[in-house]
Amino acid sequence: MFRDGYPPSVAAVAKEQSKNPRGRLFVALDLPGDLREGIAAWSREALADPALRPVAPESLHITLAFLGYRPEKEVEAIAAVVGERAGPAPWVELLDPERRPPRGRARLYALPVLSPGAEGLQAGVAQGLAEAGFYEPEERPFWPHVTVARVRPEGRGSRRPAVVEKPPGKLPEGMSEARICRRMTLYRSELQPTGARYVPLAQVKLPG
Ligand code: 3AM
Repeated sequence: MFRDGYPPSVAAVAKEQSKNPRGRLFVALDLPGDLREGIAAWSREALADPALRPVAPESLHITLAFLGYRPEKEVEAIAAVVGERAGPAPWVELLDPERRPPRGRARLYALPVLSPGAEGLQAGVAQGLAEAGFYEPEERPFWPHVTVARVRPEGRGSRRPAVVEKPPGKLPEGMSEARICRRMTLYRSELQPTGARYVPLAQVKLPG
């Protein structure tokens, strides 16, 4: 039931939203610049299929915890928890691309990540955020990865992904060498028709 028996006007809804706006938040481990550039260089050919929408180089990351929509007024407290859970800067190794889901039409391509350090960091951040009431731990196990491309919809308004004729091949040698990741970031994901835009809200330098 609406208060007073009337649905709220659009203006009233907009006013309410600006008083208590929500952001789609997630915490990620950022990749070092040279690794992002390496992925971008590889992707120019590997992700050239027109059905693919490659992730912009500046947006390449390893998601540690997806919080969903949270009131913007919580951002400071969430950033504080992320800061408290900053562990040693982890070493990461990238593996050859995998598709998800593994069968049927692919929706995305990602580089799986080998990194006990990133797994430890994720466990700490997820636990801290859950204890503070900002995060509901996922039932599925953590899958450390870098999403490199999403598959475009088959047509306008369709939820079905298009067919990818030329899936990405292996990574070149040298790209799988272990790299250290020294920064963790709290992002707001802004959904746009052309894909998501990730806005950094708080950054934590990782020691080591
Ligand atoms: O870029 P990746 O795949 O690492 O997949 C989404 C993206 O991670 C993930 O959060 C990141 C920023 O959007 N994500 C989106 N919705 C999600 C959900 N409901 C989710 N992760 C878990 N549960």
